[in-house]
Amino acid sequence: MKWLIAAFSVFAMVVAPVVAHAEEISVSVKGMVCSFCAQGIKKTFSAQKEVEKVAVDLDKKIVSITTKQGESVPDERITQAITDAGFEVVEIKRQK
Ligand SMILES: [Cu+2]
Repeated sequence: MKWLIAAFSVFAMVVAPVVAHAEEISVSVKGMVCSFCAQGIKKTFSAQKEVEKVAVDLDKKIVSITTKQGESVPDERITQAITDAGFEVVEIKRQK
């Protein structure tokens, strides 16, 4: 029993923070030109339960999505949302 608690503590301290990490996703979007575009995209992603924060850089045409701890948003869903909003995904980059 003791070793089990010890093993669990080690797991909680060492493994869990690595696994349960928020993800930073940078999406290059084509066709996003004004703050209305930005607002629409922000709204779309904010509504997804895995998403913690959305920021739009209109100069660089990049949507930055920060997920909640241990969550992720698949590429297909990002592409789908951007396409549905009338824009085009150029590139999706992820930082763990
Ligand atoms: Cu616009």
